[in-house]
Formats: sequence, structure tokens, C-alpha cells
Amino acid sequence: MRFSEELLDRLASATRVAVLTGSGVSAESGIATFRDPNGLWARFRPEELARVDAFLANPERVQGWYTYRRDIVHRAEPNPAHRALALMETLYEHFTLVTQNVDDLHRRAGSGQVIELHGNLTRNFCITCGKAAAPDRVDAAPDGLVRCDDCGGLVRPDVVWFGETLPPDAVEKAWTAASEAELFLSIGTSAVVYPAAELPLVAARAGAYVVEVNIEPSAMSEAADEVLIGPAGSILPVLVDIARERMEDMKT
Ligand code: BV8
Ligand code: ZN
Repeated sequence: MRFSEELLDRLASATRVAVLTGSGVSAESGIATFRDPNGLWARFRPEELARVDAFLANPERVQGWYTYRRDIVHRAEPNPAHRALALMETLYEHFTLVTQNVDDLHRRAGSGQVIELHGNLTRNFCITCGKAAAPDRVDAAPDGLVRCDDCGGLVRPDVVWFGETLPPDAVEKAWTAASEAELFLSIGTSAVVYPAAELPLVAARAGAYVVEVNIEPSAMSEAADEVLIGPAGSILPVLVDIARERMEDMKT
């Protein structure tokens, strides 16, 4: 795969790097993405499940869907893409990893600071009193309906559903990092979900060199300075190796 001189230079000399990941970065861990034909949404439409009204209308079905997804996530392992990003964090003075994923795999791969725009399905809480639900409780409900052991309220995953606002502190950190980045990587996202899909545009407008890594073009490819077509699990380790080599060369 050929990389531009601009990318090679920025990999070696950038001090501020920001990354946005989507479900494509977890595809090689065996976790289906959202919009590919056999993706998570293929059998269900997002509006049916990832919405507050869908949850209130049929809490058992939505809780069951997240139990199913947590089981997949618990059995999955971080892949070379996650591990390359954990390594990348150690190479730059200011490195910010922003993810739309709720699968906890960046943290499990060793990334120190992960900004979770859409929450994390391994965390759950009671919608009535807000009490966090113990992880082992949420997947072992006898009658299928998981209720808070304090007040009996319904338990939901700590993820951002459609129509819900993103966590303000995560948004603040992500938008700041994108607007200050010299190099911005958009990895494994179709860039159709807003406001997360805004981030590469924020970076481009602020003068970052924007690089997309995806197995096919996405809605943000136009805004990218460079589009690297291929699996994140193959491309990211190469980018990290190049960065380290060129940083070494610059020292000698
Ligand atoms: C909000 C958590 C409003 C839950 C998720 C403006 C314009 C249009 C619509 C809107 C807008 N503003 C708001 C909306 C509505 C909505 C929205 O964007 N809808 C879309 C569908 C049109 N947005 C919202 O509702 C957001 N909330 O804005 O609130 C508001 C404002 C003020 C006050 C009150 C309210 C909330 C959005 C968050 C929804 N939650 N997830 C859960 O997961 O259960 S979204 C879900 O989609 C996931 O988080 C996922 O990460 C995200 C994005 O999908 P991708 O990650 O990109 O996955 P996808 O399958 O699409 O693509 C995978 C990509 O990987 C592909 O490109 C593929 O080619 C690539 N790939 C595959 N394999 C690989 C690979 N790449 C590299 N390597 C590989 N091996
Ligand atoms: Zn409660």
C-alpha cells in the first residue's frame, strides 16, 4: 500500500493526533458492524431497539438484545487495529482516541484514555434511581426483565440511543481534540451517524491532515485528504511501524 509523503511526514512529526473509530475497527474481532448486510441492524432496525420509546415499549426485547451483544463483546478479543491504536497513544505528546463504539475493546486493548461518544454497553443503570447495576446481574435475569435491586426500576445499558444527546464532556473533549489535531484518522466508520460524523469535518476545517481507513469509501471520504482502502487490522499496524521508524530516524 502506498502512503503520501504528507502522511509519512505527519506520522513522524505530529505532536497532536486525534482518531475517530467506528464499528469497522471491531469487525476483525468478529463483532458485526451496524450497516453491513449481515450487520447488527440487519435483523432489527435501529428505531426498533436503540431508542428510549422502543425500550419503554418492550424493555425485555431491548434488554435481551444488549445481553446478546454483551455476550458477543465478552467473547471477542481486541484485534491488531485496537492494539495498534493503544501503541499509537504512547508515540505522541497529545493523542486523543474518540470512539463511537460501545464494545469496550479499546480499553481492553490497553488504550489509556478513550472518549466514548456513544457510551459503553458493559455499564448499566436504573432509569428510575440511576443506580449502577452490577454487571453479573444484568445478564442473569430469571424472567428476562432486569430490574434495579434498590427500587425495582428498569435497568438499561449506559449507551446513547437515537434521539438522546451525547455526553457533554465527551463531546467537549472530542471536538477540542479534532479542532487542534495536526493529523486526524477516521477509522472504520460509515460516517452516517451524527453528530459524531461531524468530527472529521471539524478536523479538516481546522487544518488537520485527515486520513480515512476503511474497506470501502464512506460518507466522509470526500472530506479526507487521503483514503486508505483496506482492513484496519492490517493498515494500522503498518502506520504505527512507519511512525516509530521515522521517529527513530529523526533522533539519529
Ligand atoms: C442526537 C449506541 C439529537 C447504541 C449509536 C443530523 C443529521 C441526520 C440525522 C441526525 C442528525 N442529528 C441527529 C440525527 C439523528 C441520529 C442520526 O445520526 N441518525 C442517523 C442514522 C441518520 N443521531 C442521533 O440520534 C444522536 N443523537 O443527535 O440527539 C438531539 C440533539 C439535541 C437534543 C436532544 C437530542 C445519537 C446517535 C447515537 C446513536 N447510538 N450507538 C448502540 O450501539 O446500541 S449509533 C451506532 O452507529 C453505533 O454507535 C455506531 O458506532 C454508530 C455509527 O456506525 P458505524 O460505527 O459507522 O458503523 P457502520 O456499520 O455504519 O459502518 C462500519 C464501517 O466500517 C463501514 O464504513 C465499513 O465499510 C467499515 N469497515 C468494516 N470492516 C472494516 C471496516 N473498516 C476498516 N476495517 C475493517 N475491517
Ligand atoms: Zn433504582
